[in-house]
Amino acid sequence: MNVTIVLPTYNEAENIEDFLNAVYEVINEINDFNINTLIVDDNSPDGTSAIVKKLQQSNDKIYLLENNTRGLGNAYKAGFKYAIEHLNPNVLVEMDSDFSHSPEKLKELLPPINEGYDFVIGSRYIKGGSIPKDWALIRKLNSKYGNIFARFIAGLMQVKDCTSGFRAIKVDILKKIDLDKLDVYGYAFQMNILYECVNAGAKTYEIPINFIDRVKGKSKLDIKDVKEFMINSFKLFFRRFFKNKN
Ligand SMILES: Nc1nc2c(ncn2[C@@H]2O[C@H](COP(=O)(O)OP(=O)(O)OP(=O)(O)O)[C@@H](O)[C@H]2O)c(=O)[nH]1
Ligand SMILES: [Mg+2]
Repeated sequence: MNVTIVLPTYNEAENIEDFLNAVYEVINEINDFNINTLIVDDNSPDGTSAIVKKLQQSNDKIYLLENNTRGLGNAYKAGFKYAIEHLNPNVLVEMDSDFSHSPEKLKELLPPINEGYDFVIGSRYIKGGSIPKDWALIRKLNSKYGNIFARFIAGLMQVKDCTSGFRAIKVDILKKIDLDKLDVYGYAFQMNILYECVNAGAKTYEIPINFIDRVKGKSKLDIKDVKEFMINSFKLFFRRFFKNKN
């Protein structure tokens, strides 16, 4: 099976080289899947894409999409479309490029796909998973209860971590949904694509992950994202409500 790991980057110059090296160390140990990587960079002012171009010279399985929008959701939409059009993947992986998701875990994320699952999630909220212990209480509550809120509102109670950004998704399922219809800019994308895939019949599976705080670079999550996430959860609620009525 062909796998493309889609890696959005915005100002990850301090991480991207070490991160890709770590990813390729793991990829070289995985035999059941034929894996490449697609970096989706939004013209990062810190020169992330120049580093990727340098790495491409010694690795022909690193692809780069220089994108002109902003927002995690827009980056994934552009990256998924590009990968499906040009790279012939059977599976797309979502992953952060700042070491928050351990590359080692790719070894656990992919096998359920071979067992018939369509949407495998690296989950912080099942047994064995975790968020950083030193997160401030407000951030812990926000993540944990934001997730429970979103699960309830969107009717996704069977999935314990709806907002995780570490996932493997079968392209057959993605082809059943219209990516352009996901009118989300930022992190809310994670909820919407899960919602759409489950409604398209995706079989989900969760593996535990320990989310690690980034050591280098800055977080891009901002208040605009939080607002979009809340509004979006209600949009999904109403969409579900009216769907059930019809
Ligand atoms: N292309 C692109 N990538 C982005 C954008 N915003 C965030 N990213 C990338 O998406 C991944 C996750 O973003 P982070 O800022 O680390 O968000 P987070 O992991 O929720 O926050 P931290 O825990 O503080 O790291 C990283 O690889 C970012 O570089 C964006 O607007 N465009
Ligand atoms: Mg991060």
